[in-house]
Amino acid sequence: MSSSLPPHKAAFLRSALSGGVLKFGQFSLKSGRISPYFFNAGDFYRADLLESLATAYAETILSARREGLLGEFDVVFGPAYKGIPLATATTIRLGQLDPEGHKNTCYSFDRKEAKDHGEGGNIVGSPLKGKKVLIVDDVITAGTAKREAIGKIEKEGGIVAGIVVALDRMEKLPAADGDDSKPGPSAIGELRKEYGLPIIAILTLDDIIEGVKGLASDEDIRRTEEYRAKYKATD
Ligand code: OMP
Repeated sequence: MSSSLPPHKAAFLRSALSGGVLKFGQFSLKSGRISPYFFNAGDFYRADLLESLATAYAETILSARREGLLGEFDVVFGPAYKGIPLATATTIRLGQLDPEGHKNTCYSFDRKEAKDHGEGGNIVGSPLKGKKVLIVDDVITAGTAKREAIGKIEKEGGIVAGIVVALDRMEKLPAADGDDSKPGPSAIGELRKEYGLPIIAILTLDDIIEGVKGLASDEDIRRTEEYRAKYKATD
């Protein structure tokens, strides 16, 4: 790959393309926007892909810790469903890459529906009460899913330490009046302002456009650049 991306980003992008996790075409998003590309973290289901995914999250987290961008945390939380394998695989990899710092790090995830028998409750894995919790999730577009996860963790008595996602689509928030032609702030920027949390992405849309040169068709890259020009946030 002849891009200027740092090696860990380039390696992650290569496995996302080779595993069909990152696809080009025409996709309807949760926000209703029609996107020429889609990143489906649920497609990292093969052993080698899952390992590269876990490595990318763990290395991103460890380097954010070293750079002082992220504070300490006790629990890695993956919102159901797609966040569940992300959190478990990332927790294992953190323990392998940094046993001193992370052999006691735990994972946790929520149930979509509360269980009223057996152990009961809304949370599987480590209890969250009084714990510093790092949210690990797939993609951030408008930030709706992250707001829900923050609410669930706080309801359980956890303290959210930050959010790490595989992809920041860098999109402006959908306009209240539906007019997407006006400039607007980013989902990540608004979440940072609202909650004062560190939010870190392994890849951004800019990284994808830079990194897929020579690996995707000129037409796919052109359509993705057009989409970026239309929906990219101002911050
Ligand atoms: P927000 O909650 O609006 O930030 O949207 C994030 C969610 O959109 C993700 O958790 C996915 O369910 C989904 N999504 C993707 O998985 N990949 C994409 O490339 C785009 C989306 C999306 O619908 O925006």
